[in-house]
Amino acid sequence: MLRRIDLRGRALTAPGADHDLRSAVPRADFDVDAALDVVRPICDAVRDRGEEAVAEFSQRFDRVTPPSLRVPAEVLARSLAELDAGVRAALEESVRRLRATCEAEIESDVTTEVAPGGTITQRMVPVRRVGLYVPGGVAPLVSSVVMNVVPAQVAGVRSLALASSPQAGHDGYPHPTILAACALLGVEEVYAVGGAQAIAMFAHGAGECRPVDLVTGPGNIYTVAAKRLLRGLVGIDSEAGPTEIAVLADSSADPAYVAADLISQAEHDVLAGSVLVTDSPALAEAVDAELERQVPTAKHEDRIRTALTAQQSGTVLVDDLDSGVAVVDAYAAEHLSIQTRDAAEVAARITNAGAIFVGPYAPVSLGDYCAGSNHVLPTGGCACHSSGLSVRAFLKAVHVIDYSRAALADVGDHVVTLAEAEDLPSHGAAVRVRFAGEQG
Ligand code: HSO
Ligand code: ZN
Repeated sequence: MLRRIDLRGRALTAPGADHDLRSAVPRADFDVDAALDVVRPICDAVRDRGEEAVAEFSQRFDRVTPPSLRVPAEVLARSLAELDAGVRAALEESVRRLRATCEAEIESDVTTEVAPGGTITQRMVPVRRVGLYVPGGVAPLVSSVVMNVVPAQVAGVRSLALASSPQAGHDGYPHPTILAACALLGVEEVYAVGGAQAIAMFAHGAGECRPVDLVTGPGNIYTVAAKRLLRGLVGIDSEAGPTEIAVLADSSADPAYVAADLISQAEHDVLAGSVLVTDSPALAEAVDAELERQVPTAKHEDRIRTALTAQQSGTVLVDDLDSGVAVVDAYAAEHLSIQTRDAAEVAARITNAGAIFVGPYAPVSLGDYCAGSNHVLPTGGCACHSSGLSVRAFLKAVHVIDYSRAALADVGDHVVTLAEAEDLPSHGAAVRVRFAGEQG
């Protein structure tokens, strides 16, 4: 089922090879630049006409006009009261684990005395107001509520708004499970709006929604394009496009597990990428046989088959595990699963991945819901330079510079020298004026 990309016999670990390797494993067509032209008029209209424009776009794209842009408190409360007990228990466990991770990962302030009387403090400050986007289109991603809200709350963000697309089948409000998760987490400001218009609402403000400082959360190509367009006006997290999984496996891997993992992420989207990298042709055959067996039993068989047979999915054959590491590092997958002997040791050699899943008992779907890690991760190769969502995304580092007179006097000549070297003597004068009349 998966097409083969045979990289055997090539010097994949040679210096510079990673550049060529990046194009060896193609990705889905996800042309954010082209989508910019589509979302620009949407964002401009929301900027200029606010709530009225948001309602028009909801009707046009979601085929529904919600009774109100903001979800009333009683609708949130009712959704929580009616939430299935099992789903509630699972959500609570997911929250508990992620909260534990976030609390442990909060960076404390750091003060460094760089010279007697001269200190620099790095103070971590939460972003004041954030807008969290939760996709509600193909599937109501209730777990994404947890993944966005928990790190923001742990970081100490005081003002938090969440948006998800209105659903015709649910009185025009977002899916009740999404609303219940908001209520469970104490999020009171929830908006029934999706797509680019949701991102524009966050950036510019509309109706009851005041503008935010930072927008986070995954989405389709239009929400990603809107984030790219409005970045600067607001902060954004990494761009999270169609989901990807790469599995690095050797002959010790269980082909049924590998196939199930590849299928699990293909279930999201016809654009999802599922890539197997292996040095074992026998495993590649066995995984293919498993895919033929498992895919027809899947509820979303059509979408899975489309994703698995599309250009962005495939099996990459390599000579050895070192070459496999080079391939997955160059690909920089959103999710990387290591199913090899000594998986932890192999994982330690990886530098580029949104998240790394070690061994046979850490499937990617564990991370999607309940591992205690975050599932909002950089896609499309952005894992080379960006991180997944975490408390850090909701905190800013502010340097506080505190020098005594003596400490400034001590370093003042160096400041003056550098200012003169840059032909900016007034910079130096701002130091000298403090010691006017003194010898030195
Ligand atoms: N795999 C998705 C997240 C998700 N999966 C939500 C299930 N629900 C992107 O990391
Ligand atoms: Zn998933």
